[in-house]
Amino acid sequence: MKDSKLSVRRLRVRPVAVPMRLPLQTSTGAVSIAPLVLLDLETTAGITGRAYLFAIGRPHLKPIVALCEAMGEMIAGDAVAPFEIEKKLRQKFTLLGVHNIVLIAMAGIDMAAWDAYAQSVGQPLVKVLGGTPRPVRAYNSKGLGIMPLKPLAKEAEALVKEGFSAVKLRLGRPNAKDDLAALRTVKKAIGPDVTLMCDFNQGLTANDAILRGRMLDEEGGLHWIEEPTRADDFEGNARIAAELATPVQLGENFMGPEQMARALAAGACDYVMPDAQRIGGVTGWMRAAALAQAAGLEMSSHLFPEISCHLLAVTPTCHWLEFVDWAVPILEEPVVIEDSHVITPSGPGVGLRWDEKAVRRFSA
Ligand code: SMN
Ligand code: MG
Repeated sequence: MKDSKLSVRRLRVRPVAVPMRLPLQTSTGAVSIAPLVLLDLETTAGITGRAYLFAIGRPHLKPIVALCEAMGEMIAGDAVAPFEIEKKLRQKFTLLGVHNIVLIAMAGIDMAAWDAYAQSVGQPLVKVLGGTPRPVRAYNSKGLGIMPLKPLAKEAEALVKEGFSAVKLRLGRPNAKDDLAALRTVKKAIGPDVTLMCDFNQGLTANDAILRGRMLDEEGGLHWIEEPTRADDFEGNARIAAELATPVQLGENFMGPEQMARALAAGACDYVMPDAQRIGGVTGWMRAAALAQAAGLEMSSHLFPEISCHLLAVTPTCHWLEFVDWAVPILEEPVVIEDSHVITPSGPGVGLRWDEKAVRRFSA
Protein backbone atom coordinates (compact mmCIF):
# COMPACT_ATOMS: atom_id res chain seq x y z
CA MET A 1 0.00 0.00 0.00
CA LYS A 2 1.13 3.48 -0.89
CA ASP A 3 0.94 4.88 2.68
CA SER A 4 2.22 1.82 4.60
CA LYS A 5 5.38 3.63 5.82
CA LEU A 6 3.63 6.77 6.92
CA SER A 7 4.68 7.30 10.51
CA VAL A 8 5.43 10.36 12.64
CA ARG A 9 9.04 11.57 12.52
CA ARG A 10 8.58 14.72 14.59
CA LEU A 11 6.17 17.53 15.30
CA ARG A 12 7.43 21.04 14.68
CA VAL A 13 5.53 23.70 16.65
CA ARG A 14 5.84 27.44 15.98
CA PRO A 15 3.95 30.35 17.54
CA VAL A 16 3.16 33.43 15.44
CA ALA A 17 1.28 36.66 16.15
CA VAL A 18 -0.41 37.71 12.93
CA PRO A 19 -1.75 41.27 12.58
CA MET A 20 -5.49 41.52 11.87
CA ARG A 21 -6.81 43.92 9.25
CA LEU A 22 -10.04 44.42 11.21
CA PRO A 23 -9.59 44.01 14.97
CA LEU A 24 -12.72 42.67 16.65
CA GLN A 25 -14.38 43.99 19.80
CA THR A 26 -16.92 41.56 21.25
CA SER A 27 -19.09 42.07 24.32
CA THR A 28 -16.74 39.92 26.39
CA GLY A 29 -13.27 40.65 24.98
CA ALA A 30 -11.24 42.01 22.08
CA VAL A 31 -9.15 40.24 19.46
CA SER A 32 -6.62 42.53 17.80
CA ILE A 33 -3.97 40.08 16.61
CA ALA A 34 -4.30 36.44 15.64
CA PRO A 35 -1.98 34.38 17.88
CA LEU A 36 -1.57 31.14 15.95
CA VAL A 37 0.31 27.92 16.66
CA LEU A 38 1.62 26.36 13.45
CA LEU A 39 2.00 22.59 13.43
CA ASP A 40 4.16 20.68 10.96
CA LEU A 41 3.78 16.93 11.40
CA GLU A 42 6.83 15.56 9.63
CA THR A 43 6.52 11.94 8.51
CA THR A 44 8.99 9.23 7.58
CA ALA A 45 7.61 9.31 4.02
CA GLY A 46 8.80 12.91 3.61
CA ILE A 47 5.26 14.27 3.64
CA THR A 48 4.47 17.07 6.12
CA GLY A 49 0.95 17.40 7.52
CA ARG A 50 -0.03 20.94 8.51
CA ALA A 51 -2.56 22.58 10.79
CA TYR A 52 -2.84 25.74 12.85
CA LEU A 53 -4.46 26.50 16.17
CA PHE A 54 -5.92 29.84 17.26
CA ALA A 55 -4.77 30.70 20.80
CA ILE A 56 -7.31 33.59 21.12
CA GLY A 57 -4.87 35.62 23.28
CA ARG A 58 -1.12 36.04 22.95
CA PRO A 59 -0.39 34.86 26.54
CA HIS A 60 -2.04 31.51 25.70
CA LEU A 61 0.50 30.70 22.99
CA LYS A 62 3.15 29.36 25.38
CA PRO A 63 1.08 26.69 27.19
CA ILE A 64 -0.52 25.50 23.94
CA VAL A 65 2.90 25.22 22.25
CA ALA A 66 4.22 23.27 25.26
CA LEU A 67 1.28 20.85 25.18
CA CYS A 68 1.63 20.28 21.43
CA GLU A 69 5.36 19.60 21.85
CA ALA A 70 4.74 17.14 24.68
CA MET A 71 2.15 15.32 22.59
CA GLY A 72 4.47 15.33 19.58
CA GLU A 73 7.04 13.44 21.64
CA MET A 74 4.42 10.92 22.77
CA ILE A 75 3.47 10.00 19.19
CA ALA A 76 6.95 10.02 17.59
CA GLY A 77 7.34 6.79 15.64
CA ASP A 78 3.59 6.05 15.59
CA ALA A 79 1.62 5.41 12.40
CA VAL A 80 -0.16 8.45 10.97
CA ALA A 81 -3.59 7.01 11.84
CA PRO A 82 -5.67 9.83 13.37
CA PHE A 83 -8.09 7.49 15.16
CA GLU A 84 -5.24 5.58 16.85
CA ILE A 85 -3.38 8.79 17.75
CA GLU A 86 -6.55 10.23 19.32
CA LYS A 87 -7.09 7.03 21.33
CA LYS A 88 -3.51 7.08 22.62
CA LEU A 89 -3.47 10.77 23.57
CA ARG A 90 -6.90 10.55 25.23
CA GLN A 91 -5.58 7.69 27.34
CA LYS A 92 -2.39 9.54 28.26
CA PHE A 93 -4.32 12.65 29.36
CA THR A 94 -7.30 10.99 31.05
CA LEU A 95 -6.11 11.66 34.60
CA LEU A 96 -5.29 15.31 33.83
CA GLY A 97 -8.60 15.77 31.98
CA VAL A 98 -9.22 15.96 28.25
CA HIS A 99 -10.60 19.50 28.21
CA ASN A 100 -9.85 22.95 26.85
CA ILE A 101 -6.20 23.39 25.79
CA VAL A 102 -5.43 19.67 26.10
CA LEU A 103 -8.28 19.02 23.67
CA ILE A 104 -7.17 21.95 21.49
CA ALA A 105 -3.61 20.59 21.19
CA MET A 106 -4.98 17.12 20.41
CA ALA A 107 -7.23 18.62 17.72
CA GLY A 108 -4.23 20.32 16.12
CA ILE A 109 -2.35 17.05 15.91
CA ASP A 110 -5.47 15.34 14.55
CA MET A 111 -5.88 17.92 11.79
CA ALA A 112 -2.19 17.73 10.85
CA ALA A 113 -2.36 13.91 10.81
CA TRP A 114 -5.42 13.89 8.52
CA ASP A 115 -3.64 16.38 6.24
CA ALA A 116 -0.56 14.13 6.05
CA TYR A 117 -2.69 11.06 5.39
CA ALA A 118 -4.73 12.78 2.66
CA GLN A 119 -1.51 14.01 1.02
CA SER A 120 -0.09 10.47 1.16
CA VAL A 121 -2.99 9.16 -0.92
CA GLY A 122 -2.82 12.18 -3.24
CA GLN A 123 -6.38 13.36 -2.52
CA PRO A 124 -8.01 16.45 -1.00
CA LEU A 125 -9.25 15.87 2.55
CA VAL A 126 -12.88 16.13 1.43
CA LYS A 127 -12.39 13.13 -0.88
CA VAL A 128 -10.67 11.04 1.78
CA LEU A 129 -13.74 11.69 3.95
CA GLY A 130 -15.98 10.33 1.20
CA GLY A 131 -17.09 13.60 -0.39
CA THR A 132 -16.22 15.67 -3.39
CA PRO A 133 -14.76 19.22 -3.53
CA ARG A 134 -17.61 21.72 -3.82
CA PRO A 135 -18.29 25.37 -3.01
CA VAL A 136 -19.56 25.87 0.55
CA ARG A 137 -21.84 28.81 1.37
CA ALA A 138 -20.06 31.32 3.59
CA TYR A 139 -20.74 34.48 5.58
CA ASN A 140 -18.21 37.23 6.08
CA SER A 141 -17.49 37.24 9.82
CA LYS A 142 -14.77 39.86 9.94
CA GLY A 143 -15.42 43.08 11.82
CA LEU A 144 -18.87 44.37 12.84
CA GLY A 145 -17.77 44.44 16.45
CA ILE A 146 -19.07 46.62 19.26
CA MET A 147 -18.27 50.00 17.70
CA PRO A 148 -19.81 53.43 16.95
CA LEU A 149 -22.64 53.43 14.39
CA LYS A 150 -20.97 55.48 11.63
CA PRO A 151 -17.96 53.21 11.08
CA LEU A 152 -20.26 50.22 11.69
CA ALA A 153 -22.42 51.14 8.69
CA LYS A 154 -19.35 51.69 6.50
CA GLU A 155 -17.81 48.39 7.57
CA ALA A 156 -21.05 46.50 6.89
CA GLU A 157 -21.22 47.85 3.35
CA ALA A 158 -17.55 47.07 2.69
CA LEU A 159 -17.86 43.49 4.00
CA VAL A 160 -20.78 42.76 1.65
CA LYS A 161 -18.85 44.32 -1.25
CA GLU A 162 -16.08 41.76 -0.68
CA GLY A 163 -18.49 39.33 -2.35
CA PHE A 164 -20.66 37.96 0.45
CA SER A 165 -24.40 37.51 0.83
CA ALA A 166 -24.25 37.26 4.64
CA VAL A 167 -22.47 39.00 7.56
CA LYS A 168 -22.44 38.73 11.38
CA LEU A 169 -22.98 41.57 13.84
CA ARG A 170 -21.64 41.44 17.42
CA LEU A 171 -24.16 42.57 20.00
CA GLY A 172 -24.24 42.87 23.79
CA ARG A 173 -23.87 46.58 24.51
CA PRO A 174 -24.72 47.56 28.09
CA ASN A 175 -28.06 49.07 26.96
CA ALA A 176 -30.53 47.10 24.85
CA LYS A 177 -31.57 50.20 22.92
CA ASP A 178 -27.99 50.63 21.69
CA ASP A 179 -28.00 47.06 20.34
CA LEU A 180 -31.25 47.87 18.54
CA ALA A 181 -29.70 51.00 17.02
CA ALA A 182 -26.68 48.96 15.83
CA LEU A 183 -28.95 46.33 14.30
CA ARG A 184 -31.02 48.96 12.48
CA THR A 185 -27.87 50.68 11.21
CA VAL A 186 -26.46 47.45 9.78
CA LYS A 187 -29.79 46.35 8.29
CA LYS A 188 -30.05 49.69 6.49
CA ALA A 189 -26.46 49.49 5.26
CA ILE A 190 -26.69 45.96 3.83
CA GLY A 191 -30.27 46.03 2.53
CA PRO A 192 -32.97 43.33 2.72
CA ASP A 193 -31.25 40.72 0.53
CA VAL A 194 -28.20 40.12 2.73
CA THR A 195 -28.51 37.54 5.52
CA LEU A 196 -27.61 38.87 8.98
CA MET A 197 -26.53 36.82 11.97
CA CYS A 198 -25.75 38.22 15.43
CA ASP A 199 -23.42 37.09 18.24
CA PHE A 200 -23.60 38.04 21.93
CA ASN A 201 -20.37 36.19 22.83
CA GLN A 202 -21.97 34.91 26.08
CA GLY A 203 -22.42 38.49 27.31
CA LEU A 204 -25.93 38.33 28.84
CA THR A 205 -27.58 36.54 31.74
CA ALA A 206 -30.22 34.04 30.60
CA ASN A 207 -33.02 36.31 31.85
CA ASP A 208 -31.60 39.37 30.07
CA ALA A 209 -31.12 37.30 26.93
CA ILE A 210 -34.83 36.48 26.91
CA LEU A 211 -35.76 40.17 27.26
CA ARG A 212 -33.26 41.30 24.61
CA GLY A 213 -34.18 38.36 22.38
CA ARG A 214 -37.87 39.35 22.47
CA MET A 215 -36.85 42.84 21.35
CA LEU A 216 -34.85 41.34 18.46
CA ASP A 217 -37.72 38.98 17.56
CA GLU A 218 -40.00 41.98 17.30
CA GLU A 219 -37.50 43.92 15.18
CA GLY A 220 -37.01 40.90 12.89
CA GLY A 221 -34.40 40.25 10.21
CA LEU A 222 -31.93 38.13 12.18
CA HIS A 223 -30.97 34.69 10.91
CA TRP A 224 -29.70 33.51 14.31
CA ILE A 225 -28.81 34.69 17.81
CA GLU A 226 -25.41 33.25 18.79
CA GLU A 227 -24.20 32.51 22.32
CA PRO A 228 -26.68 34.77 24.12
CA THR A 229 -25.49 33.57 27.53
CA ARG A 230 -22.73 31.43 29.12
CA ALA A 231 -21.92 28.73 26.56
CA ASP A 232 -21.90 25.90 29.10
CA ASP A 233 -25.24 26.86 30.67
CA PHE A 234 -27.25 24.43 28.56
CA GLU A 235 -30.39 24.80 30.70
CA GLY A 236 -30.27 28.60 30.45
CA ASN A 237 -29.76 28.42 26.69
CA ALA A 238 -32.64 25.92 26.43
CA ARG A 239 -34.91 28.41 28.21
CA ILE A 240 -33.83 31.15 25.79
CA ALA A 241 -34.30 28.92 22.72
CA ALA A 242 -37.78 27.91 23.89
CA GLU A 243 -38.81 31.56 24.45
CA LEU A 244 -37.54 33.09 21.21
CA ALA A 245 -38.71 32.88 17.61
CA THR A 246 -35.23 33.63 16.20
CA PRO A 247 -33.10 30.45 16.21
CA VAL A 248 -30.41 30.21 18.91
CA GLN A 249 -26.95 29.23 17.63
CA LEU A 250 -24.33 27.55 19.86
CA GLY A 251 -21.23 25.49 19.26
CA GLU A 252 -17.91 27.33 19.11
CA ASN A 253 -17.33 26.36 22.74
CA PHE A 254 -18.48 22.75 22.54
CA MET A 255 -15.52 20.88 24.04
CA GLY A 256 -15.64 17.68 22.04
CA PRO A 257 -18.63 15.82 20.63
CA GLU A 258 -19.42 14.55 24.13
CA GLN A 259 -20.28 18.06 25.33
CA MET A 260 -22.22 18.75 22.14
CA ALA A 261 -24.30 15.63 22.82
CA ARG A 262 -25.17 17.00 26.27
CA ALA A 263 -26.14 20.39 24.80
CA LEU A 264 -28.41 18.68 22.26
CA ALA A 265 -29.99 16.49 24.96
CA ALA A 266 -30.77 19.66 26.94
CA GLY A 267 -32.37 21.31 23.88
CA ALA A 268 -29.89 24.16 24.32
CA CYS A 269 -30.01 25.44 20.72
CA ASP A 270 -31.68 25.38 17.32
CA TYR A 271 -28.46 25.38 15.27
CA VAL A 272 -24.89 24.18 15.97
CA MET A 273 -21.51 25.59 14.84
CA PRO A 274 -18.60 23.53 16.23
CA ASP A 275 -15.08 24.88 16.10
CA ALA A 276 -12.54 22.53 14.51
CA GLN A 277 -10.00 22.98 17.32
CA ARG A 278 -12.45 22.51 20.21
CA ILE A 279 -14.60 19.75 18.76
CA GLY A 280 -11.54 17.52 18.24
CA GLY A 281 -10.23 18.22 14.75
CA VAL A 282 -11.41 16.17 11.77
CA THR A 283 -12.08 13.10 13.93
CA GLY A 284 -14.21 15.06 16.42
CA TRP A 285 -15.99 16.97 13.65
CA MET A 286 -17.18 13.80 11.93
CA ARG A 287 -18.66 12.56 15.23
CA ALA A 288 -20.30 15.95 15.78
CA ALA A 289 -21.73 15.93 12.25
CA ALA A 290 -23.38 12.58 13.00
CA LEU A 291 -24.92 14.03 16.18
CA ALA A 292 -26.29 17.05 14.28
CA GLN A 293 -27.73 14.80 11.60
CA ALA A 294 -29.39 12.53 14.16
CA ALA A 295 -30.88 15.57 15.92
CA GLY A 296 -31.91 17.14 12.60
CA LEU A 297 -30.03 20.36 13.33
CA GLU A 298 -28.28 22.60 10.81
CA MET A 299 -24.50 22.66 11.36
CA SER A 300 -22.15 25.54 10.58
CA SER A 301 -18.44 26.06 11.28
CA HIS A 302 -16.50 28.42 13.55
CA LEU A 303 -13.30 30.09 12.23
CA PHE A 304 -10.71 27.84 10.42
CA PRO A 305 -12.23 28.33 6.94
CA GLU A 306 -9.37 26.41 5.29
CA ILE A 307 -10.24 23.04 6.85
CA SER A 308 -13.91 23.80 7.56
CA CYS A 309 -14.77 23.85 3.85
CA HIS A 310 -13.60 20.22 3.55
CA LEU A 311 -15.54 19.29 6.70
CA LEU A 312 -18.78 21.08 5.85
CA ALA A 313 -18.74 19.52 2.39
CA VAL A 314 -19.25 16.12 4.10
CA THR A 315 -21.63 17.37 6.81
CA PRO A 316 -25.16 16.07 6.15
CA THR A 317 -26.85 19.15 7.67
CA CYS A 318 -24.30 21.65 6.25
CA HIS A 319 -25.47 25.22 6.88
CA TRP A 320 -22.95 28.13 6.80
CA LEU A 321 -19.16 28.43 6.81
CA GLU A 322 -17.80 31.27 8.96
CA PHE A 323 -15.24 33.14 6.88
CA VAL A 324 -12.42 35.12 8.50
CA ASP A 325 -9.08 36.00 6.90
CA TRP A 326 -6.99 35.86 10.07
CA ALA A 327 -4.46 33.27 8.85
CA VAL A 328 -4.19 34.74 5.35
CA PRO A 329 -0.95 36.73 5.96
CA ILE A 330 1.00 33.51 6.69
CA LEU A 331 -0.59 31.34 3.96
CA GLU A 332 0.81 30.79 0.49
CA GLU A 333 -2.57 30.00 -0.99
CA PRO A 334 -5.53 31.40 0.96
CA VAL A 335 -8.96 29.91 0.21
CA VAL A 336 -10.79 31.39 -2.76
CA ILE A 337 -14.21 33.04 -2.35
CA GLU A 338 -16.65 33.06 -5.24
CA ASP A 339 -20.17 34.40 -4.97
CA SER A 340 -20.28 34.06 -1.14
CA HIS A 341 -18.96 30.49 -1.29
CA VAL A 342 -15.59 29.10 -0.24
CA ILE A 343 -14.14 26.94 -3.00
CA THR A 344 -12.95 23.71 -1.39
CA PRO A 345 -9.39 23.11 -2.68
CA SER A 346 -8.98 20.04 -4.88
CA GLY A 347 -5.22 19.50 -4.41
CA PRO A 348 -3.81 16.87 -2.00
CA GLY A 349 -4.57 17.32 1.71
CA VAL A 350 -6.19 20.37 3.28
CA GLY A 351 -4.25 22.82 1.11
CA LEU A 352 -2.31 24.62 3.87
CA ARG A 353 1.18 25.85 3.01
CA TRP A 354 3.05 28.42 5.06
CA ASP A 355 4.59 31.57 3.59
CA GLU A 356 7.89 31.02 5.44
CA LYS A 357 9.00 34.63 5.06
CA ALA A 358 5.81 35.82 6.74
CA VAL A 359 6.11 33.13 9.42
CA ARG A 360 9.56 34.47 10.31
CA ARG A 361 8.30 38.05 10.33
CA PHE A 362 5.40 37.27 12.70
CA SER A 363 7.28 34.80 14.88
CA ALA A 364 6.15 35.19 18.53
C1 SMN B 1 -15.38 34.95 17.95
C2 SMN B 1 -14.78 33.89 18.53
C3 SMN B 1 -13.43 33.91 18.83
C4 SMN B 1 -12.71 35.03 18.57
C5 SMN B 1 -13.32 36.08 17.99
C6 SMN B 1 -14.66 36.05 17.69
C7 SMN B 1 -16.86 34.95 17.66
C8 SMN B 1 -17.27 34.31 16.37
O1 SMN B 1 -17.58 34.38 18.69
O2 SMN B 1 -18.20 33.52 16.41
O3 SMN B 1 -16.72 34.67 15.35
MG1 MG C 1 -19.34 33.41 18.13
